[in-house]
Amino acid sequence: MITPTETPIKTAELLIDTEELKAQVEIVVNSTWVMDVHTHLFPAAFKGLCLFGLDELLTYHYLTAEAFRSTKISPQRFWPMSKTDQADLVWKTLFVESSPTSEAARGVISVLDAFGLDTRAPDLNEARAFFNSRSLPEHVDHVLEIARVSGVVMTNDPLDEAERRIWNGNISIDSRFKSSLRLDGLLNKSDLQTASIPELRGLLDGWIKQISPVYMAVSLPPDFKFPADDSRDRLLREVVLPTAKEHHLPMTLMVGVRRGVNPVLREAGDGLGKADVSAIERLCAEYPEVRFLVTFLSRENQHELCVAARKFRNLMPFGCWWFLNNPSIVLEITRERLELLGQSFIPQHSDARVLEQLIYKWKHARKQIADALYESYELVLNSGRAVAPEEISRDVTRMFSENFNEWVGTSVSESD
Ligand code: HDL
Ligand code: ZN
Repeated sequence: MITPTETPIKTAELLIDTEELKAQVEIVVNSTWVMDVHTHLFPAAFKGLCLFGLDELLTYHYLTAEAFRSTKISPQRFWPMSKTDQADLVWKTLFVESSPTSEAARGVISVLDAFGLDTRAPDLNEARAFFNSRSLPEHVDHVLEIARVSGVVMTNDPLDEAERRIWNGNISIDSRFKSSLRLDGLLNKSDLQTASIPELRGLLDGWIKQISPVYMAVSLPPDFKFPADDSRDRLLREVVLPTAKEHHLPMTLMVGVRRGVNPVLREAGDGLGKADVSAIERLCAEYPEVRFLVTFLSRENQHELCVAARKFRNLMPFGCWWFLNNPSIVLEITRERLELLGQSFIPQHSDARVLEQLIYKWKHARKQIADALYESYELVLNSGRAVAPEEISRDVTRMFSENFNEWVGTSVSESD
């Protein structure tokens, strides 16, 4: 996948003035196009699965969870309300009766601001009319342009009835939307675990043929162990990892989610837990020819993940996932990754579910990534070496797209 790099590069003089260095880092980080390696977005061709517009933005599960803490309306009364009424309640609760200081609420402000809409509106009439007036194909182009996102990886669940019907309808997909094969249904639920190993291998081969994923992915609970005496271990060893090897597909592992901590909150009901990084180390050690993209949900696992990545060249840390996607934590994680891994990591993914979230998730992330990267270059300068503008572009392009493109382009082999 080629990522357009329209980064304005200054002449090749070295940046020895810290103000100039900071300004150049901000220009490069804000203008370099990024490959968004994990989202829940779908192109317009996926019809109802392609979520966009104001009501979807305001009923994002991050915001409903926050609204339930401040409204008198119970979840039981909220869920039967129309999406429009839900959105109006969230707006009133989090944006009119409170200040939108949470990351998810501030994100809506950033999106409204990007389109020149009133961020202090008492109601959603103007904003709703604006989004309803947009033509979706042009809106997709416009949002990707504002966010400087060259492409996104979808989360494709072959066991999802609605999604499978769309794939079976021979749709033509916007090439900026890459597919991935999400295997939570296979590895975390008992749905398919009665099928034979050959049948499951055949199923995966068929799904890979149909959707051409850039990687296979699974989310894993905090108590994930490897090796383990359970069906997930057997399916990993006998079905998924052999398939990854045969098809040269990376494995994306998202570790530390506790599903359904409070089911009444529905999609907002999941929590997190500190996980065992050594399980991932043993996976990387036992399968050196498989490339692993790995993210953990617990802040407490981040430093261990960096150290594990120093031990295994087939381990690529990525993103500040979900509850970690907050400025204070994104800055902390990016700093320690730069200190321990140089530029050999993928700083962020958006996890966007609603199209316009790309605008805020990337605007907010770029700010923290630029701050962390500037601090790193300033330390190098203080140690006696200045950086050149084209080196900043090289480093950012590597982290924003080349690390991923290389990871999904080929699989690492022993001889590498
Ligand atoms: O499992 C996942 O891919 C998570 O990202 C969940 O979808 C979660 O609900 C989410 O959207 N996090 O941002
Ligand atoms: Zn996700």
